[in-house]
Amino acid sequence: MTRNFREHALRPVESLDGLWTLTANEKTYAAWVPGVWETIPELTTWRGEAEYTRAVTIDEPGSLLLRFGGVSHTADVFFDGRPVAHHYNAYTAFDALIENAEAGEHTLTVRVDNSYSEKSTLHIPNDYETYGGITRPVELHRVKGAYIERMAFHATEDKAGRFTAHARVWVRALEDVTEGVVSLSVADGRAEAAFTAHAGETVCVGADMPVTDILRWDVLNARLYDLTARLSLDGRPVDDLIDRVGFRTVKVEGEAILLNGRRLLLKGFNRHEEHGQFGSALSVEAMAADLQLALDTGANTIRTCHYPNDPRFLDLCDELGILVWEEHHARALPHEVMASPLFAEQTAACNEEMIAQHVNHPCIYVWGVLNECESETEFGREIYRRNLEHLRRLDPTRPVTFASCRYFKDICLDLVDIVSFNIYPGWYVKEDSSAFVNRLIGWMEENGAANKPILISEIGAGGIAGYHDPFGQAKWSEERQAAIVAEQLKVVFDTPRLSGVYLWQFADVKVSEEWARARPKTMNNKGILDNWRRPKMAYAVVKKAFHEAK
Ligand code: ADA
Repeated sequence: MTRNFREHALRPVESLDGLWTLTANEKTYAAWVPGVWETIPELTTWRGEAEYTRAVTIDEPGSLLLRFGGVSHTADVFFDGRPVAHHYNAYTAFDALIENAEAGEHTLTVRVDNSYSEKSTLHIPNDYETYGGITRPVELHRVKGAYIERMAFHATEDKAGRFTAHARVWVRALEDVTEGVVSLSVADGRAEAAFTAHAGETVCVGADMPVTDILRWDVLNARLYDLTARLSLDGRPVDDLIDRVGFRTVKVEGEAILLNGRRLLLKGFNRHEEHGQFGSALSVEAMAADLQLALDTGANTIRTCHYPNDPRFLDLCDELGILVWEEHHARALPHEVMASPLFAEQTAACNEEMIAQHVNHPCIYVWGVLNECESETEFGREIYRRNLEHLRRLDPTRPVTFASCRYFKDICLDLVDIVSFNIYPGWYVKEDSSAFVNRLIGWMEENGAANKPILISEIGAGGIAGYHDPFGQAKWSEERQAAIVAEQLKVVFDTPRLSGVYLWQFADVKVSEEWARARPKTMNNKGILDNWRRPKMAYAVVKKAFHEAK
């Protein structure tokens, strides 16, 4: 299923996960969905188009909603050969609506493309891999008359500590609706909203619900509530949607990031959604195991570098009380790419889908954009400004940030709520770690960061798993990685001006072949775990530093 809990008590939902027929490079395979085709030995380096197909049997005629959690990176969906959806970007979900399908057996086909071309501005050869396949779960929903597309929730707290839940619900009418009612409930809050709609229209209704005796969602101490919306037409219940929400406040106040009024010290990891055996299609069990490792180190946060994550991962973070920095999809894009009109369109779509789909997760405390892009020129500034404003418009309740590597020349720090820098003292940067961090903070303060929180969004060093230098000096040895990381974390935690740190990175990841010359083993080896989750020496170093930092 696309989530870790039951989203519908009323709407019939069937999983379409399982073996599909995959045609790639003129051969057919039985391929597991969700999955990447690189797990099939003959396709480990296949890049291009491939086609997934399976039969879908429908007992009763009616309308269907096919929900794709994620297809990497471009999907064209056909129902009995008829195009029903087109979607770009591996990291967000999309639906295909099929009205008035007949009972019986149908053929569902998904043409998937993971090639690098001018049609894709966000998936480019990069310091992580763009795998191919239907990488997240697929579901078949039955809908009738009208259905709930999505909900958006946020909570506000008054001076006396009383919460109000604010919910909006989007309903799509498949036929004319003269008497539609959405009933909402969360904790002891209840509301009803009536609406009318024409066939084909989507309407949005909203309600504010005061709630009492609320237990807050907090870091490593999560409390979740079901937000339920029920839709009825002419007094008949036809559809529902359940989401899990939390009551907490996130605020930026001066140099501090406050959760429920308390200053946060963020300690965590940059984590790519990737695993040696499964590529970018992780099972929920693998995600949960990753979070057990993160918790063991004393981490309280994850940055979803550099794209929106699987909602099942966010569900786990909601449940465990792990804070999340989620960012849209963009890593170190070159000028020519950012100048293309398609780039503006594809990033805007990613912003919209990320927030529409993930806005209700209490674990997300900040949205990010444009990791390490052109933040030192007027051209780049305009793009940063546009994207940051877009996120603020879509969700005015959370702060925004971006991770910069433009030391001493960034001109966009005034645009964000939280200033974040990716720094690698002792690895890429040769200056003494403490001197570099202090010099950089001084410069930031004078260039837009004064009176704002500062995060170290990346810090780390490379170490090849299993490569040991008994003298502890050799580059790429586990010993050298551990020593550099120890020094880096000491400097970070000795600097009270910083609100926290995201280590680069949780586990090693495969990178695009085009990056092989800069990356031993075609891997980014800065994980404190290898990409099969075996700890390197740096793991113990991070664990000690995270546990000691208060
Ligand atoms: C950057 C970037 C990461 C990764 C890292 C590295 O800061 O944001 O995606 O490439 O550097 O390993 O060099």
